[in-house]
Order: sequence, then structure tokens, then C-alpha cells
Amino acid sequence: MIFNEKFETMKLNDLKNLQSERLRELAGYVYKNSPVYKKRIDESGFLLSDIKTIDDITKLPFTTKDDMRDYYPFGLFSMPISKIAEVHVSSGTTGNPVVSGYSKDDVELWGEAAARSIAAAGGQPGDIIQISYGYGLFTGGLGLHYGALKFGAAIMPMSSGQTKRQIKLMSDFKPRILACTPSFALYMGEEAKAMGFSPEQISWEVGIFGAEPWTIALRNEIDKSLAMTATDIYGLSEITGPGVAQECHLREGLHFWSDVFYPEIINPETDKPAAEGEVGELVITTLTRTGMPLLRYRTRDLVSIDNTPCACGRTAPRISKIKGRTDDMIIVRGINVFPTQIEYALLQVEGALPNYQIIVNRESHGLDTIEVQVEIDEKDFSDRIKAMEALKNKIKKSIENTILVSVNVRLVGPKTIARSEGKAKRVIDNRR
Ligand code: DLL
Repeated sequence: MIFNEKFETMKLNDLKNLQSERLRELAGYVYKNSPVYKKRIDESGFLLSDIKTIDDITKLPFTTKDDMRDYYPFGLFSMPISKIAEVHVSSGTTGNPVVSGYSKDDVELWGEAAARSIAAAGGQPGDIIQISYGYGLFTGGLGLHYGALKFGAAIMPMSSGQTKRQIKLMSDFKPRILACTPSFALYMGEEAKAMGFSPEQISWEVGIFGAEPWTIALRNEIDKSLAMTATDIYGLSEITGPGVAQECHLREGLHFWSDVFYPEIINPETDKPAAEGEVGELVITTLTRTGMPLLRYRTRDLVSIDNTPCACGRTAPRISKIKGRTDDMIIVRGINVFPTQIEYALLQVEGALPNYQIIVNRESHGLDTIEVQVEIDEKDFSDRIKAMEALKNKIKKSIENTILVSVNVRLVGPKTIARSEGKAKRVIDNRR
């Protein structure tokens, strides 16, 4: 089902005209209401009148995560806090947290984007949706909540945690949709099995999973273990929260709601546009936000984009699954490695479970090493040393062939690696 035919299936030419009109308005709006952007536009050497079409977006300045921290808490808002309806905060690892401010219209826009996402994932009118993203300053819970209100699904506002209770209520209420992180979905699947539920007794048919990188290999695991269709949702607090882009039932890329969030893909080193299909950094402009509109926000997320229309009927361009973040990349002995590459490689090996952790160490002689701890099934965790050794070598080879760096693999027993109810922590980098 398509939630908003008009905008989701717009002819590309009309879409471009709309984006151009919205960009002109936005540039004028921030120039008038944001001292930070006024100064930057003045310094850029371009005039507002130089912004004629969406292609002129490259004349506008970038906004970075450092800006978000430097102008903490409200310096990037284009509205006084007295007019703001809601704030969200995402936790960073260093420095000030990142704050996002929403006007009432921005909250409305967020609900619209998330409602489109629920429909694209496979939501149907009358569905029950179990929202198991955290509610609070994190945008996951409330974002899907606003979306479900707008879409018209009955909401179970579970928030994250309380795994057993989540499963009991799933079994009693029979929700058709589950929204949470993919790692929490896996954990719930495992717990449901331990509580005696077979995949057929699980009512969830559609999953809306995101907030952390996950591979198609992991998607296959979730589809299988929970007997459902797992779809990918992308978003970030700075732009609005979940619902910036979402896979449709065909699962060939995430539709980017580009009439409201305009995507560019750039080469992060040269800052120049990447070619279509080439992986680069995703840069987003919020075309219609009023509380905290952002110009050309550098997400640090690496994706490629496909502008061809999708067989589902939507014309909204599609981004690839997120390959990783520039700051999640592990650089070991000069080679760049993304955790998703390791996940992909290890899930190619039969017997390896999707529970893993990557540990990076610097040895006393200065050499960096990667250890991948992988859980294996009870039945594979045998005392037949030979069989274990063979499995370990298979996993090692699969990973090394993918990342081209040697790794140590350690097989660990079932349930040894900490489970996640929110964003999973996949990498422990002891060099930092
Ligand atoms: O994670 C918003 C969200 C909530 C998205 C629920 C989807 C579902 P932040 O905490 O600000 O917001 O983190 C944003 O998480 O820049 C990406 O690096 C990562 N991320 C989000 N969605 C995906 C995804 C929320 N589907 C940061 N795949 C983003 C990979 C994702 N990474």
C-alpha cells in the first residue's frame, strides 16, 4: 500500500520542480531565521538569488556533526525555544550530545514520513504494531509512534527491554508488525524459542528494523527464525528520526522521501558529488522543516543511490543498505574494514550464529589485531576438537577473503555474547 500517492509516485520532473521550489523557500527561511546560516551564506560568496533549482544546492554550505556539538544546545534552531514543540537528543561517544528541535509542523512531518514507511514495509489498515524501540529522547519509539498514529494502526508502545513480556504480549495481542532494532528482533526470536514458541506461533509478519547497520545475510536469518519479512528503516535524530528512508516489500533499496529530505551522495574526501551507483557519504537537506532545518547535513553514513523508479510504483529514489559509518570504520594495518563486511562473511558459514563481537587490540610491538568472537549452536559446540577447529577455520577464511586482513576467530558457547535491546555494540576497539 502507498500512503501518499501524490508525493511517493510523483513524476521525476514534477518532483524536481517541487524540490527546487522548496529549496528556494528554505534558503530564504534559514537566511532570515538562523544567524548561523545567514553568516555562512554571506561568507559563501553566493547570493540567495543564485539558488534557482535543486541543482544549485551545491552552492549552499555543509552542516556537520561538529556544528551540532559546537552550537549545543539550541544554536542551530531557526526558532526560539519557546516555539519549539519537542526536542530529542542522540547520545554520542564524545563531547556534547546532538540535539534536534521540532516545531509542531516538524512533528507532523515526522509522522507523515514514518507513516509512509510503515505502509511501504507492508503495513495494512487495521494492523497492530508493537513498537519496541526505546521511547524517550531516542527518536525510535516516538517516531514510529507518530507514524502509526497517522497511518492508523493500533499501537502497543512497548519501548525496548522486558523481552519476555514483549513475547507474552505478542502471543496474546497478535500484532502483525514489529518495530525494533534488528539485533533486538533476533534476541526476541531466540527468547521466543526458549519460551517454547515455534516460528509459526509468532504473529509478527512484518518487521521495521533499523537504527544500526545490518546485512542482507542477517535479514535472511531474521526472516527464517521469526518467519516474517524483515524490512530496513533508516533515519537519524538530526534530520528527524526513523522514517527518512524505508524499504518497500520488494526490498531492493530504501525509498528516500526526497520531496521532504533531499539526498546527495558525495565523495567524503573531495566533497564532490559521487557518480550514480557509487558509494559515498550521504548528505541530507531538510526541505520543509521549520524548527531546526539543516542544510546539507553530512551524515557520515556510506551508501549509494539509485534514481530509477521501483517496480512498486514509487518514484522516490532508493539508497542501498547502509554500508557503515565513516567513523565506524576500523582501520587495521592500513586497511579499512566495516563491521558489516565481517557480519556478511561470517553468516556465509553454516554453524555460525549472528551473535558476534569484534575486538581490536594493539599488541605491545605495535601491531593491530582483530579478534572475531562468534557464537555457535549447542549442537556444534562439541568436544570434538577437530570439528570445532574446522568450523573456526572456515569462518576465518570467509572473513579474511572478504576484508583482506588476517583475523583471529574465537568460537564461544551459546549465549556468551551480550544481547542487545537497542543498538548492538559490535566493536570493542581497545586502541582508543
Ligand atoms: O537511530 C533513528 C532511528 C530509529 C532509525 C529507529 C531507524 C529506526 P540516531 O540515534 O540519531 O537515530 O542514530 C542515527 O544510526 O546516522 C546511522 O549511522 C545509524 N542508522 C540508523 N538507521 C540505520 C539503518 C536513529 N537502517 C544513526 N541501517 C545513523 C544502518 C542505521 N544504520
